[in-house]
Amino acid sequence: MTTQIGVLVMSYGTPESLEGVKSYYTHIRRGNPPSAEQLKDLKDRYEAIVGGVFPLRENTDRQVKALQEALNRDNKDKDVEYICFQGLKHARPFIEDGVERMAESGINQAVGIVLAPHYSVMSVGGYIKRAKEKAESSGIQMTFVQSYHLHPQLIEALSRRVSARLDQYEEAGANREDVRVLFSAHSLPERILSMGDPYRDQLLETSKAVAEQTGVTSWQFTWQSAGRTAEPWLGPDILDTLRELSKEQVEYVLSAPIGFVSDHLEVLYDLDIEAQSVAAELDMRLMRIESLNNDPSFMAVLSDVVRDRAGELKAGRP
Ligand code: FEC
Repeated sequence: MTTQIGVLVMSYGTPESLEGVKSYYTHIRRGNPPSAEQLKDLKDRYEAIVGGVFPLRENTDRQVKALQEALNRDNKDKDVEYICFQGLKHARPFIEDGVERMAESGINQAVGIVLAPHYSVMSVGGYIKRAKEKAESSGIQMTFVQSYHLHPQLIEALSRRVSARLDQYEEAGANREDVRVLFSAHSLPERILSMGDPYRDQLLETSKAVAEQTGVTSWQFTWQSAGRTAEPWLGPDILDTLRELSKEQVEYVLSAPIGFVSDHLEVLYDLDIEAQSVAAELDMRLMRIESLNNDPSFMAVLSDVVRDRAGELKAGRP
C-alpha cells in the first residue's frame, strides 16, 4: 500500500496585487498598519519590479511544483507518494492554510521545509513554530528540515553561478582576482547574536564553502535589506560596503545573495536597482549571480533533505 507523505513547502509570500500591499505589510508588522509614507515607499519598490506579476509568487509556485515532481520522479521508495502543499508566512495560502489542506486530503504524516537554507529563530524558526502548532491541532505528525546551508549540491549550484559571472568578468577584460565577491543575506536585529542564534555562522559557512569551491580568495560577507525599525540591525549593509570598497579602489564586485533562493523584491529591487545605482555613482561594476529559482540541482537539494526527514518519520523518529 502506498503511504502518502505531505510536504509543506514554506516561503515568505508576496502580495497578489498592488491593492494587496497594505494588508501584506500590515501582516509583516504583526497587525500594525504602515504609515502612508511607509506604504507608498513599499508600493513604489514593488512597482519598480512588478511587470504584471509578483515574481516571488510565480517562483514559489514553480518551486513547489518542481519539488513534487523531483520527489516522486527519483523515488526509490515506491511505496511512498509525496504531495506538496504551499504555506506562506505573510500571504495566502498562509502556513496554517497549507496544513489545513493537508489534513483535508487525509494526510497524517508530513515534512515541513522552508525555502531559505539558513536557520534563525526569527526566520525559519518562526515558520516551523506556526506549522507545528497547526499540525498538532490537526492531528498530523510532522517533522521539519531546519537548515541545509552546507548541502554539497547547494554549494555546487551556488559555486557554478559564482564561476559563471567571474568568467563573464574575465571575458570583459577584468582579472578574476580583482573581483570582490560579496556574499549577502537578509539582515536581522542584532539581538539574535546574544541569543546564540546560528544564522550568522551558517551564512559564513556557506560563503566559505562556495569561496573554497570556486577558488575565490577576495570575498567578504555583508548584510542587506535591513528592516526600517528603531533597533540596531546586523551590519554592515551592502550599500555601505560598496562605499568602503570604492575607497579601497575596488572596481569589480560580484553580488552573491546566498541567503535567498528566488528572484524577489530583496534581490530585484535592493540589489538590482538600489545597489546597482550606488555602484554606478561610485563608478564600480557590479554583477549579481543568477538566483536558484527552480534549477533542478536546487530541487535535488530540497528533495534529498525532505526524503531524509521522511525516512525518520517512517522509522518512527520524527
Ligand atoms: O518579493 C516579495 O514580495 C517579498 C520579498 C521578501 C523576502 C523577505 C525575506 C526575509 N525577510 C526577513 C526578515 C524580515 C524582518 C522584517 C522584514 C520586513 C520586510 C518587509 C518587506 C519584506 N520584508 Fe522580510 N522579506 C521580504 C520582504 N523582513 C516588504 C517590510 C518592509 C521593509 O522593511 O522593507 C521586519 C519586520 C518588522 O517590521 O518587525 C525581521 C528574513 C528573510 C529571509 C528568510 C525568509 O525568506 O524567510 C530573515 C523574500
